[in-house]
Amino acid sequence: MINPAKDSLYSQPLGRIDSFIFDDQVARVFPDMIERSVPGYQTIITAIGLLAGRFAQENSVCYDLGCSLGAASFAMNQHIIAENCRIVAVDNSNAMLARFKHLLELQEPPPLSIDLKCANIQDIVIENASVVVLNFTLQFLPLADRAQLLEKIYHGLLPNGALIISEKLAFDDLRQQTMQIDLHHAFKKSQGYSEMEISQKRTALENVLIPESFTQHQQRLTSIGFSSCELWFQYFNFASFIALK
Ligand code: GEK
Repeated sequence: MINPAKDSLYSQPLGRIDSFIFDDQVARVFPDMIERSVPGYQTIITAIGLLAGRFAQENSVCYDLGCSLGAASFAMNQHIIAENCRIVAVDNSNAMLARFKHLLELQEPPPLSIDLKCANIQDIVIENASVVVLNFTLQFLPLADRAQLLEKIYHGLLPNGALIISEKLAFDDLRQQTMQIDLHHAFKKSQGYSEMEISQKRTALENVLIPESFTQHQQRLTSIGFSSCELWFQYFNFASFIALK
């Protein structure tokens, strides 16, 4: 169950390409899929651990929203030194959470405290938070729902709390947009994906993963009340930024 299987979900011609969902097929190959699809993924995960180490406060909660198999939770767990801090990891895919739970059970020594929740992140209560992570999750929410979720996070964060968001980005300038998409495809090819896999996956993600520009993210976060929002990482059209309360 935990052997990282190779992602070949789109390697054969598909007559009909269904919209992408986070089902068991995807959960089974997820570590390989995300590592070979998102430039800088592992660097971002490592840095989320370091950032959590800096921002986690005593007696508070660190949230991993859209946790998948828990990579960001495990990284945070490794670096948090604040006393009595717990991690709440949320995803609405049962397939992902079943695998995450299994990985948790294999951890030696057992993690301090990671609570798994199967829920839509739009429905959960966020409170007493010092760190909130949305690592490539916000992009899957309908555009119209994003501000409401970010407002809820803002209100649930303690003073000096941090929100870490990683996203695929869009660019206003057409030449930049074309270039960044081409370079992302070149990255995927360099990771062993064929033209057909890249193209079929792209079709499956259409209207499912909706990227926004960094300026849109930054403006929305500051208008909600965050005191600042800055990029700390970018590799082609994939970026991670941090908003401070
Ligand atoms: C990582 N953060 O490895 N509520 C709960 N979960 C959701 C929702 C929602 N409304 N929408 C999507 N998800 C992870 C990677 S993957 C990113 C995150 C990717 C979940 C979905 O089930 C999936 O597990 C995750 O968000 C997105 O650090 O595959 O590009």
